[in-house]
Amino acid sequence: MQFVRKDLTDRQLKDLYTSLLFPRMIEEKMLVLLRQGKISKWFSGIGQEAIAVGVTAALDDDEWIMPLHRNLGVFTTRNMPLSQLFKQWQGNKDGFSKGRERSFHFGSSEHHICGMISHLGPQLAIADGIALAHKLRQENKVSVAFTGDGGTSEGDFHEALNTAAVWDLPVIFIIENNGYGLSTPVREQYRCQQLADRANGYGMEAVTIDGNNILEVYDTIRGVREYCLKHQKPYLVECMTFRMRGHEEASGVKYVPKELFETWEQRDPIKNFEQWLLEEQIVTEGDIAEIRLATKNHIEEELNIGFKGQSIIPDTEEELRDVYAQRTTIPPLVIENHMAGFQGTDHPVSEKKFIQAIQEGLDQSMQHHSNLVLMGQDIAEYGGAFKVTEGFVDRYGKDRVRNTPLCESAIVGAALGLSLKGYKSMMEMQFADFVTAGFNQIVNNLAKIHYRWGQQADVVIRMPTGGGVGAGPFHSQSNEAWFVHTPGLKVVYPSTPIDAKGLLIASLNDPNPVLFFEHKALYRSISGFVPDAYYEIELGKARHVQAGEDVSIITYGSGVHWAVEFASQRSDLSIDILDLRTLLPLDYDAIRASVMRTGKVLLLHEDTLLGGIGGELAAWIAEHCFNHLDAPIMRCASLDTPVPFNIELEKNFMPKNRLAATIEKLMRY
Ligand SMILES: Cc1ncc(C[n+]2csc(CCOP(=O)(O)OP(=O)(O)O)c2C)c(N)n1
Repeated sequence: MQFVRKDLTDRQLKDLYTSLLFPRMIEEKMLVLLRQGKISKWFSGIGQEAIAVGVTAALDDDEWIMPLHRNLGVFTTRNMPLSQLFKQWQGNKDGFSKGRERSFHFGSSEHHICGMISHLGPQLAIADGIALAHKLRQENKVSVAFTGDGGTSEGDFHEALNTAAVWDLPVIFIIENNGYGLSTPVREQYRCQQLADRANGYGMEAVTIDGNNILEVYDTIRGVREYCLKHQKPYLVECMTFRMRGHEEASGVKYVPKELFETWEQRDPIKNFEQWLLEEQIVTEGDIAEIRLATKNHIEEELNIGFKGQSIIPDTEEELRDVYAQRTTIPPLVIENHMAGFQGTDHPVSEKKFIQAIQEGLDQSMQHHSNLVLMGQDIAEYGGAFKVTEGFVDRYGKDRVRNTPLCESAIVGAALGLSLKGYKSMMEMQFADFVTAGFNQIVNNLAKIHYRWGQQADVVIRMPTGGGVGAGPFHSQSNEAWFVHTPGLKVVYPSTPIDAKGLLIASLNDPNPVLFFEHKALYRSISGFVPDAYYEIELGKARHVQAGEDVSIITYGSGVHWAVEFASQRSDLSIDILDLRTLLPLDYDAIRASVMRTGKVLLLHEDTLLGGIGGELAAWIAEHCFNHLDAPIMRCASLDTPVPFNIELEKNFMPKNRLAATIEKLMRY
């Protein structure tokens, strides 16, 4: 192993050695504790420390890192107190995640580290978002994301690198190529010679280096960092290394040929560096002994504190509260919009189509929040598939109104990265159906991050949704129920122009991830008076559309219009209509009030029946309003089939044509 010191002083070389030794000695101690049954298993980084330590040492302390499961060296080199790290591993209250997350699956904004979720890949695009924020603010910083060789086979790898290249983002992507995935050798993982070869396809520079040589890692990253800053471009660094222990402690290494261990033992990053430091007389044997003793003592002291971690006494209220970030900003004008029309403003109003109301809400939000960035496919010059953002790029520029490559997952990830840097973002799904391609980022990253380690995900995802226009199974779906089942998200679904504008503004002012459903068929078919002012409709509050005594129709989206139309044709029935407006959180008070007014409930939605929100509402009403019911709760929803293309088939699929019959059945009780 060739060590080249370049201009590093003896002091710096000694410091690097100390930093390199620290994670190794922690793990050696943990192996003892594991055998004593005092701690649970983890993912070992033994043999790979030079990468995590060298990379972190080469960065400024306030440059964000997205590390993985073997990167203890990132956490130690960022000087996170070992005692608190230990408490984290033990699941104590005073770790970094209140006992809610395991080993390295947490972040700390104080240390500029955004820890991984278990899924490999999504961490890469978060680095894109952070780099975008640097670029927009003209901060001279890079962001860094790690991946293993196995993780490079995930689509997220491709999406994140391609987006960084296309957007000229100063991101350093680090591959730790340790020869194996869990047990899968690299020959079963990819067919290129080196993983760095892939960079060429992205139009990006790359280099393959010896990941066991701390000076090579450190010097490469210093140089790459300068390149990324100067040229405002990403860079791929492939670090060749080897995993000296099992995938996780206790999982064994039977599948690895013995000779490989012998070869790589000779290439141990610490032994080799230590040897060189001695040969070059940069340190003496005495210095080494001193550093080792000091490190050992430090570890013992910190573990003593760590073992006294606060154990957890579950507090359900706190658990539920921490799922969402609390809003700290004061709402602007809040409008109450119920049966009698809206109140709370003397401001002028204008008649607007549903789509115009959304445009106006978005436009005013862009004026209100200089840190709001819009992202989506074809949303800039083209104005978006439905023209919602038409003209925005002229008013706000390409920095803030961004066409994206075709990569839903990377853009949701980038949105989270922006949020880490204090930005707000709105991402337009071209069609709600395509959210499947970004699903993981939404339900696992955005939704869970606040509960996991208190970081907000200030992101709104607009979802043009629904059918009725003969667009077939993949441009017509109602998929809101997927998200209602995910704690940490908010799900908003307006049915009128005034609500659409006010709810969109409220969603953009909310610090949590919001899925904002816009029914495509309403865009140009529904009009109404909308205040010109910048106002909010409160999230989580249903709208009482009309009062009735015979039967309640509880619904949202296009269901509201079907219900109103039906009621207008049935003067013989007194129908109470409730528009839920927000599906997560639900307005249980309004639901209860409606049930109490009529005693008979019909739940109506365009989504398919089985597993739809109607089932959840029926369960809640049965549990909480049983005494007020005069009949079984009924549901009217789409057929349990994909959405068919043929317009007659689609009409048959939709619940609208079954509404009258279902009401008849209900009224017969
Ligand atoms: C999306 C996803 N699929 C599968 C897994 C299970 N898994 C955890 S680690 C691992 C191997 C990862 O290999 P690599 O990326 O080379 O990293 P290494 O563990 O070798 O550092 C697998 C398959 C996962 N965590 N995420």
